[in-house]
Amino acid sequence: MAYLVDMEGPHDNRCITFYDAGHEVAVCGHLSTVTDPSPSNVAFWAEREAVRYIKSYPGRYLRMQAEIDHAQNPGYFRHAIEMIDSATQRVFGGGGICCWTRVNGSDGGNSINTVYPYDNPAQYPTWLSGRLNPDHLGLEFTYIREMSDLAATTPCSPIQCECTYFGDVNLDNAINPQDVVYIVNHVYKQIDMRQQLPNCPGDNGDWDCNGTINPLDVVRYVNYVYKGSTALPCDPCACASYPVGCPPYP
Ligand SMILES: [Ca+2]
Ligand SMILES: [Ca+2]
Repeated sequence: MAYLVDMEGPHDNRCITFYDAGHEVAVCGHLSTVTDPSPSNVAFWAEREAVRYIKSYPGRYLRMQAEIDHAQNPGYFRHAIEMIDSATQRVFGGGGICCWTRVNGSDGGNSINTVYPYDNPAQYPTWLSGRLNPDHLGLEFTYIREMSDLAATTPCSPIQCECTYFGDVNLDNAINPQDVVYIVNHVYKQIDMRQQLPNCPGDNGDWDCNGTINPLDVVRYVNYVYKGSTALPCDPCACASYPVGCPPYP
């Protein structure tokens, strides 16, 4: 797929169920993971969240976003920002492997390959004024043509996937006690000191490549460092659809 034009798409379970909008509804029988944090509900959503899949999409990604979303509350931008940040390459501060990203078309003036801190609205990109409908009817066709022309004239050269030392979260070229501390802090203390591999789409520390860093990953770190386990972390480069498409971890 050469390019993707995303018109204000909902990106995760909180957005899809309207939890963030304050009027949560069950979708396909499932509420948000905030309301229902059961493992089965978390697993259900892990397979259905665009913000995860976009991390392994290597093409061009354009996010259309107006200041008043078509479905969410006015001024809601978490979906747009997390999608663009997840799509953009790590070398630009993001979490993905897209060869090109931007919020809105060239008429918006936003820079390509740029990420935006969610907690700093002063640095947000320029949104389209008003609503997509009725203020910008048909603008998506302009953007599709723009992306089609870009794809026809500019080669897309995504980064080479390079995940050597995946699992080494402090990047000292070994999986050792310090990594265990970092993962324990991340999972149980909400302290994230991890470093990311610059050309790897994997979220460093996700030992089994299942898209989340959780107590099971802690166990694997502990077993490897202290219990003689030789089971190494997964290789996100070997999983065509990281983070949720890897084969079952042994
Ligand atoms: Ca280490
Ligand atoms: Ca994991």
